Amino acid sequence: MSDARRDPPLSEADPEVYELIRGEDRRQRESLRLIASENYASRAVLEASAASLTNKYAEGYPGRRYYEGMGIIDPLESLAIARAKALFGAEHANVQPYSGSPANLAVLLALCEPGDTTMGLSLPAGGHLTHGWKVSATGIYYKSVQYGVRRSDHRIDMDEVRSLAREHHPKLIWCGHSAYPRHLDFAAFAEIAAEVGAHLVADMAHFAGLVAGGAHPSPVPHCAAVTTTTHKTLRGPRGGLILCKEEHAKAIDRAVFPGLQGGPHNHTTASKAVAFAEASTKAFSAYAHAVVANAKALAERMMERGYTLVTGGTDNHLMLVDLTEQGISGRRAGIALDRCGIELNGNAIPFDPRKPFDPSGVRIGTPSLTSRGLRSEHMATVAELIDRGIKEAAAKDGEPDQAFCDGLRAEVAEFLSEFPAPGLGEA
Ligand code: DSN
Repeated sequence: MSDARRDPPLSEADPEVYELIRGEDRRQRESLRLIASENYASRAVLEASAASLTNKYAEGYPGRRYYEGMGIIDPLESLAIARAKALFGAEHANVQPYSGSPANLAVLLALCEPGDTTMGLSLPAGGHLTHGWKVSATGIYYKSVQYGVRRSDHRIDMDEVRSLAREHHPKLIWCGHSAYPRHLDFAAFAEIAAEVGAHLVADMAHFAGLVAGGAHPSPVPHCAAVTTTTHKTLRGPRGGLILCKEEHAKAIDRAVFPGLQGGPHNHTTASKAVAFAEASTKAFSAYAHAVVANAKALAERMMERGYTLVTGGTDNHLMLVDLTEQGISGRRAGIALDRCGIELNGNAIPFDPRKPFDPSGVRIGTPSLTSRGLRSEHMATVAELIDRGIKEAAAKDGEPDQAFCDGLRAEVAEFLSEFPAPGLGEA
C-alpha cells in the first residue's frame, strides 16, 4: 500500500505495475503496429488523461449537475463539446460516452424502442458487433436485419440495402464498419433511409480522424446521428462521442445520462478536448492524408508481392489480406508475426469458409505507423517485413524458429528506431 502522506510515485508505490507499464511502452516503441483500430496518442492527450479530474463526480450536463464543485468541470465539458461540434460541423455533441459500444447503445435507446427493426452491415462482411450482430445486445433487444457485400467484388451492394429496407421498414439504418476498405456512399444510404422513414446513423469510429482531416467523406451532413470512438484514427483517449442533429439532442443526452451511464469520466473529457484541438490543425490534416496515402502504397506493395486484397485495394486506412493462397490462416499468421515484433490481427474475409476465431485473412492498418512519421516511400520495407514473416510462418506451419523471430524482431526495432513513437518519450 502507498503511504498517503508520502504519496510516492508509481515506480516506488507499485513497482510491479510500473514495470508492466514500462514494458508496454517498450513493446509499443519497438513493434510495427498495424492493428487498424489502434494508434499512438500524443503526450498532451496522455497527460490530460491522467489528470486530477478523475477524482470528481459530475452526473448531469454543464449547468445541470447533481453535484457541487463544478467550477472547472462545466467549462471543460463545454469546451470539449464546442470543439467537437466545430471539428465535425455538427449541430450537437455529447462527449460523455465511455466508448464506441456504449455510444451505439445510447443511440438505439434514444431513437428506437426495444423490438424495433434495425439494419447494419454484418460482422463477417466487415461490420461491427454493435450494428445488430446476433450475440450483441443490439441484436438481442432489437430485430436486426443485416446487409452484406456482393460476392463478385466484396463491396456493399446498395441495391440489396434498398430492397431489404423496403421489405423490413427499419427504424434505424447503421452505416459504418470495422473492416471494410472502401468509402461508404453516405448520400445513397440517406436516400434509402428517407424513402423508408428510417433514421440513418453512421458509426465512423474507424475513420473519424480521416474525416476530421478532410481525407475521407463526412457522414455528418447525411445522418440523424454519428457515433465514434476517440482513440482510433482520431488519436485521442479511449472514449466515445455522439454527434447529432439538434432535433435529437435531448433524446441523445437523456439516453447517455441517465439512460445508460452514470458520472462522465472527466479526465477523459479533458483528453478528448485536447485531441479535438489537435485534430483541427493543418498538421493533423496532413497526417490524415498521409494515413490514406500510406495505406494505398502498402496495398500496392503487398499486391506486388502476390497477396490478394479484398476489393483489390483500399480507399481508407485499412486493407484486408486474404491468406488462402499463402496456405496459413490469419490467426496463425498474426500469432507468428507478433513473435517477430509485427502486430496485426486475424480477420474474417467476406464469405470466409473458415471460423471467425481462425479466419482466412489479416487486417492491416496504417494509422499508428503514420503517427511515427513513416511515409509512402517506407511502405516497401513494411511490406517486405510482413512478407518475410508470413512466408516463414507458412513454411513452418505457423511456428517459425525462435532465431528467425528474434532476428526479424531486431530488424523491425532497428528500422523503427528512426521514427519516434509519440507519447512514449525516450527509451
Ligand atoms: N472491433 C474493434 C476493431 O475494429 O478493432 C473496434 O471495436
